[in-house]
Amino acid sequence: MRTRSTARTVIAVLTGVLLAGGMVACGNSDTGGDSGSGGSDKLVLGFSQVGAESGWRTANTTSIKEAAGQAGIELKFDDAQQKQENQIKAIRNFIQQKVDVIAFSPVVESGWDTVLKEAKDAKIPVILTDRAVDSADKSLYKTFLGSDFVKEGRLAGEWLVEQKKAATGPVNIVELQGTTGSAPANDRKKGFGEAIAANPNLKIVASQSGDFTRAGGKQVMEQFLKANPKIDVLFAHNDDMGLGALEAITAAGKVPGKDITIITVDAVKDGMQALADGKFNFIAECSPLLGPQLMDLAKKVKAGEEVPPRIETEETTFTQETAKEALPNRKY
Ligand code: GYE
Repeated sequence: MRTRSTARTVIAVLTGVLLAGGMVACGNSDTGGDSGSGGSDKLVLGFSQVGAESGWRTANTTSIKEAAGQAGIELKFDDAQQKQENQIKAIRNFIQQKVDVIAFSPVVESGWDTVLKEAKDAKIPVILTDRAVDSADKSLYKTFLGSDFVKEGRLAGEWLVEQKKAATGPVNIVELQGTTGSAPANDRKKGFGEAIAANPNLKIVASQSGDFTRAGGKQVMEQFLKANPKIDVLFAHNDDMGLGALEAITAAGKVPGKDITIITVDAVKDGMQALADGKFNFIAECSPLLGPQLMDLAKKVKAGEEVPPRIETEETTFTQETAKEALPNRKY
């Protein structure tokens, strides 16, 4: 309950931010509409976003752009279209432009050390948002702001264990993984796998990446359905892949949420609607509303203040019943 009310507070705050801001400027545009502050002493934040692959990502981008406007921060925003090489290029551009702070959401976990060292040598502090890197050298970034993805997977798995505790035979699970090599895909898989190990009847019979997109979820689910005559459960690493899978399941003549139990992660509006409609069965929430905290952290690291090395987002879980209650107030 406590977590839930915290999540509501965050949502309420964002709503306020959204309502307050017709004047928000975003992207690379100079925020010239702002009164007063001469451009030169404005904090400049370079942000490299993963892409626009999901409803979660869109809400995350909105949160960051809105919060930058509210905080009087000049945002240089780059969309990497889910490609690591584009992110590395964007970070190098930010270094060249001598931005004050660099933040990014790393598409995959590995391969960042070189570019992060370049930022460090240029004395530009780096903040990780949403996704982690696997660099051993923790001095390469100031902090990591985002969710505990292992926990999200575990909560999804624990719910399933409880649902299927009376099962006497095998329960066949298919898993739609997020982007290969990404922190949320690695961690959600891990947390879910650990939780369902509590019941040997629960078996993952197929597991493949749908790249966090609806199209990917649909296509991979079609293959799963062709190859596996008995699928009892789908665990999708995000709502969008689950939503794509709904089409494949219906086309195969099965009833989503009944013939196949569907568990997802995120709790974006479309996912919550599917849950309230009885097509999904359970969602582990992952909050995309990182903008205000990110702006706060950017100001602190620019000022040379110490910040905690890890800041976790507060989240909850939803069933069909609680989704119905929460849906009218869901803003993203
Ligand atoms: O769950 C998914 C998105 O990194 C937490 O990326 C994020 C994930 C989110 O595409 O929908």
